[in-house]
Amino acid sequence: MHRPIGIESEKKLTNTAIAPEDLQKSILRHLETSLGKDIVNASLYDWRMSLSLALRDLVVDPWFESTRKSYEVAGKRVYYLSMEFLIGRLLQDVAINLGAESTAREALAGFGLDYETVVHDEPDAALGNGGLGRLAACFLDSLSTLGIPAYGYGIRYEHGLFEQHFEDGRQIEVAEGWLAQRPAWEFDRPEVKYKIGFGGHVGDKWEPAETVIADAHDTPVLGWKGRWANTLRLWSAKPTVLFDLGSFNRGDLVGAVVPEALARAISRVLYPDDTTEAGKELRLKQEYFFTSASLQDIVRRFKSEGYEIETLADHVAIQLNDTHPAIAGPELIRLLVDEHGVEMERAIGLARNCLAYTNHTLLPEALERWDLGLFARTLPRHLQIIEMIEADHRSRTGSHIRIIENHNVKMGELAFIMAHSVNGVSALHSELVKKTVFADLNRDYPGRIINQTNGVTPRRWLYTCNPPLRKLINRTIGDGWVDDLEQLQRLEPHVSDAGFLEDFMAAKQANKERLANWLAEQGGPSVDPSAMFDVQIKRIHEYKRQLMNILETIAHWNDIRDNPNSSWTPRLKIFGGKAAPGYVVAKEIIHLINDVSKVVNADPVTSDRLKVIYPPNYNVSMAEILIPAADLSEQISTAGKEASGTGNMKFALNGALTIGTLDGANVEIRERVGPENFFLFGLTAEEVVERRNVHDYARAAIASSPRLTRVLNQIADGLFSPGDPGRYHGLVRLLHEHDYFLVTCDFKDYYATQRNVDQAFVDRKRWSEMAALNTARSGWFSSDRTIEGYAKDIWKTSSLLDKTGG
Ligand code: NBG
Repeated sequence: MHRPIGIESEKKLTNTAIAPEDLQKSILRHLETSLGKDIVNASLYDWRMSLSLALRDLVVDPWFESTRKSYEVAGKRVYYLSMEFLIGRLLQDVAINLGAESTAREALAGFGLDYETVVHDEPDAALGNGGLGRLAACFLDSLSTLGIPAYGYGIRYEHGLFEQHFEDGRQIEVAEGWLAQRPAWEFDRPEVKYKIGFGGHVGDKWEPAETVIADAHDTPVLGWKGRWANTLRLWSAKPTVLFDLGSFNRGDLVGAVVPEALARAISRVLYPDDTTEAGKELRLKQEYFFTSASLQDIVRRFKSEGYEIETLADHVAIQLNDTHPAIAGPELIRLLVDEHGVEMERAIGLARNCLAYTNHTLLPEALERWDLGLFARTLPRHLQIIEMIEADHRSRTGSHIRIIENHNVKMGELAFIMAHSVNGVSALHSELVKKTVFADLNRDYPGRIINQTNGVTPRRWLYTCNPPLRKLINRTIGDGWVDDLEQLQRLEPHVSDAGFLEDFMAAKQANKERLANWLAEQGGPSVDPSAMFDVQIKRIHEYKRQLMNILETIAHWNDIRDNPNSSWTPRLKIFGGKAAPGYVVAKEIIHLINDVSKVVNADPVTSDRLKVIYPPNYNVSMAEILIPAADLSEQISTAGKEASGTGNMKFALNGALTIGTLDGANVEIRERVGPENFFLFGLTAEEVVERRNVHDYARAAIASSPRLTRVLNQIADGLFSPGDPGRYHGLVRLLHEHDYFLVTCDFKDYYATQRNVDQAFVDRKRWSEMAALNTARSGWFSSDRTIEGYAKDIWKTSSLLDKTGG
């Protein structure tokens, strides 16, 4: 039954294939002429840049070809506006999409260089915080793979997400500097610039008090097999006057650089919050800056093709990734009315036909609101337009919902009213969007809210990050799955084949060993690669409940110490993730995990059966090492709080089993992989709401669990912070008095389910079947499927690829 079919041959993949000798020549040429280095003193950076530039040369043809085709067809383009693109590294991505990875490996070997070392030299482009930004990056990949003409638009932050260090277990943030080295993939577009105004007065027309320039930088985004390439266009802010010579001549050197510093501040740094908005003036300026530049660019392109303004929505589909670009509604109306003479009511309709909005969270603190005074000072013309949008909305629907209320401008309401389509990101989340945050607007505009469940790109999240499993799958069913992930179903018949399962587990084992080696290289403790690798990686947030995970870890440690001679399933608990710098409780949770890790890892009684590790500075590249090595995926958020999750999909795809609540896309993952292959626990979203109405629910839950009581007492007594016994009093008190995320209520069930996981893991045959079925049944979670959904239901656009040839 286990019959290898397909082979791993990259050369046939693409017509951009290049021979190793030719690639070598090109690398050498770039080394000399682009880097200005002689081969005898070339550094790792020089080699990496030369390889990147040599590969980039090969991207240009498909990129031009795609652009040409988009103009010829004269159809619709998709514009994905996002404050965040969490891209990670690109070198291997490009090599793989070109079908040139083995060629690159060979070419470098010819110079005595190791391909992996060169690939790992590239800094992560971390222009995002978490799921929302990574989703945008997966969407770019899928748009190109599917051959849908599209642009991603965002900000070229000088400093992406901060670097996380631990000092005595505490998170320390250090500015990140990916642009300290020349970004290999970018093309500067000094001729593409737009003026962006702020403040000032509105008389006959808006006279901004301050103006900055938005400068374009383009990165080609190549799809699978190099068949199509779209563009990611990122804006950086420049002053209109580079240097104030007048001040300088008067001897005021500092004053002379002020205009530049002020303008540059706009694209200087990514706000490091994922779900809580800062409400700061600079953030509002960032949002308007990139949205305005993008819309001016879109309208310019549209006009350059000679269309009538009335046909805008036939050529332009704009997707707003969360409310961050919600100013797009008023800005597009402003451009139409003030610059192209369209009448106001007509402009509102035209803009709405172009715009769609994706909601990514129900957390009330994340729904952006701007203080009316600040808004009026910064964007006076837009405030007028918003008043007109609100009046138009109220007169058409008779609705009582306002955009401007209690001295606030509410961006969720603005985005909703100005969009022809609003979507949530998982089935459960979209239903909750209808019932909670936008219940009234859902009644005003029935049918406007739809669902598009998130997905992940199989190129990065299986093909690239998991070579052992990729090879096994290719041997078993061929490589058609890479851009048609549902083909993984064809693995299912092989799950009854002992040989296949052995190979499947051997692939997992190889990934676990790779991780163990990587940890050792980072100076971490030595770990047993046969232990269960139990992984929770994501932003640190109370609703994601890393706290519940570490409490359960302590309870389990107590069990082993109480009965050291029983047989315990060895486990390695792995945590990864950053906390927003101002999020005090999240930072305490990080500190606690690190403190627990210190005590537990040093315990000679338990250390062969339980270890806790927390490698600092979790990012996309670290995820690519951790996910393929995981046996167990922790998706344990309070039900109703995680909009979708995408990490959950990556783990299942790579053959990890999930322990999880009925939250976000977990619900759909469980349905697809089968309830018998998923460890479910916890309150449902409805039960969560009910439980909050029970008086003193947390104290009751703690009292009913001697295990939890013991753990909380140990923490409060300073067992894990001997030099500072009071360190976690606040955290423990929080759980007793205001356990909003119901850690205490779900603890018991979580603990019991973890013991089921322990038992299941030792039945190797059964576990391997469950793991393989997770991979075989996760094909639906491809971002290609998600993008096809957006294209069909929202954008009304389609692929320009020739389906027969490719
Ligand atoms: C996040 C949600 C995740 C979801 C991603 C992508 C924000 C504001 N939201 O559950 O928390 O998977 O968006 O949709 O980052």
